[in-house]
Amino acid sequence: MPARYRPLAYTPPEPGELLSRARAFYELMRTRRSVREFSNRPVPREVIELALRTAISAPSGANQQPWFFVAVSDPATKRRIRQAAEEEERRFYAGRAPEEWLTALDHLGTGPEKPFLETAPWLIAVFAQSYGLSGHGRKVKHYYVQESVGLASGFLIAALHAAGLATLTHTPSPMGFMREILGRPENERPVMLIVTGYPAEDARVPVITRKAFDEVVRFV
Ligand code: IYR
Repeated sequence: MPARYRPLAYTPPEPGELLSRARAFYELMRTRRSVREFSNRPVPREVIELALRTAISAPSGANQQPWFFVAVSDPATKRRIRQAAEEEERRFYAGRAPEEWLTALDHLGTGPEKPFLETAPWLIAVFAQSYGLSGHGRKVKHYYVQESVGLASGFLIAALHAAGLATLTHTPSPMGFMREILGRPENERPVMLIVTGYPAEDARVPVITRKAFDEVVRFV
């Protein structure tokens, strides 16, 4: 199908506004932290829906949008996810993870207990569609699946943060159980869980440093 075009609806910012908008977004995003202690305070479904609308507006390889999101608030489903995740995590921390990996995680103070999987009001499971299925059930090759799903997940985390919620990117490994619990098809691979809600009132985060700008950015 040949490309069809329409004009881009775009209004350039006023002079000076470019900088102030870039700064405002930076100031907003630099306060984001991964949080592991959540409040059970409910979050309206509409907020989650809007953040997901932001996520699915992300760019993707060949605009194939190779993602699927399952937003879970049902307590019984959250409990099943927690039980399955903790089972895997116990094996991970008890020896499946190489020593080097555990050493890398040391400063985060993580462990196999994942109470936040039940406390937080929402768990958003992110799936990657390794391939698509045409109307006739034929496999359709997808391009840049990892990159695309990473982009949409980044949009989702930014949207939830902008709304005023805390998030945690959680990757129980392996997490094949997500597909069974959430009833997703075989062309979908679970990529991560984005846990979200209000942080617990006494939530603490590990003291970490970001790499220096010049260490990770260069202008030429
Ligand atoms: N999935 C485990 C381990 C873990 C791995 C990485 I890489 C992290 O940045 C954090 C944790 C867990 O969730 O505890």
